[in-house]
Amino acid sequence: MNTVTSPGRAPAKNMAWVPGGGFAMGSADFYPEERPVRRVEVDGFWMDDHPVTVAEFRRFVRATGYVTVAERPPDPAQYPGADPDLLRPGSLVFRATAGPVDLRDVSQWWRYEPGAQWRHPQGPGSTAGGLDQHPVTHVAAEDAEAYAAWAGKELPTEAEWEFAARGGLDGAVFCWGDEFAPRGRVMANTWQGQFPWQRDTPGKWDRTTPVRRFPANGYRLYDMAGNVWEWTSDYFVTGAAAPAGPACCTPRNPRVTSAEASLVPGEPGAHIPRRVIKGGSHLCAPNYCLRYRPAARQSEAVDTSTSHLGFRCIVRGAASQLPNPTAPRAPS
Ligand SMILES: [Ca+2]
Ligand SMILES: [Cu+2]
Repeated sequence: MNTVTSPGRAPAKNMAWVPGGGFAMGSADFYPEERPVRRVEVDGFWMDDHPVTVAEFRRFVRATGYVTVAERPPDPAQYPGADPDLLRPGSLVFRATAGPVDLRDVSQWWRYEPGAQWRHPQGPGSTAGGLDQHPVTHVAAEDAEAYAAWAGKELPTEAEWEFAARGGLDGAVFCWGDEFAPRGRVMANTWQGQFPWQRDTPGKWDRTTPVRRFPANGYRLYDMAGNVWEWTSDYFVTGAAAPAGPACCTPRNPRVTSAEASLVPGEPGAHIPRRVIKGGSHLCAPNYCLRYRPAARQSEAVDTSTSHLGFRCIVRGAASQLPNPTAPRAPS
């Protein structure tokens, strides 16, 4: 597919080189928040070839004693009028419904579970045993950034993430081409069947899957589409508000650093900034949410964690060329 020449040795294990370049960011064919399609350039970088796993996250927590947002009691001042149950440490867990439901009401399948966190992804009675090679979940934006800093890495911008997900196939619908299941082959962990109650793959994969179970894209990156959504460093804005360079030039390495720009006045939680998440998850289904595509994007409040949201990190090109003896020891 692509002959990708990396600029030397990877800065850590299990990272793939994503060459820089120009590409058509966004899509005109699906949801309004993906528009308009615009020309963008990014510089090359190294990217984790899979989402950060439970085992990798455990190494970080053991080394640092880090406590995730989902494990901390929420500050009542931040959530005026909240149900007391929502003020116990916890996280959002997906529960399949017994039958078809009104797809506009997400509370039918999302439950705030006190005690849910990365070690107990299905709630306090569950464990992450057997999930070592699955993506870590129940991580808020600051948890992802704390991990990245420890590993000597960073979160990608939305443009970097999307460029990487495209794997060199500029303008294609999916990370692997234009066909959802080429020659019948399932290419990503997405919901097969009728969301949120019926699956065509019972027992095969109901939730997250071990990383690298599905084929890599053209840049040797796994699980970009599906499995878990992934945090980026960009705050969420749409079309008109998106950063545009001078009219003469293609934006290069665009990023959205203004938390204020992501606030939506008048909604509950309106004071909590929102980030862009990318890639879709195992809950994205044709009858509900066609977001297992590079251009797809969603907003997520920075303090939110769920059973279908994780992250991966990058190391930008120039930095990777420099020996950095003071960098913390990266997880393998
Ligand atoms: Ca993903
Ligand atoms: Cu979705």
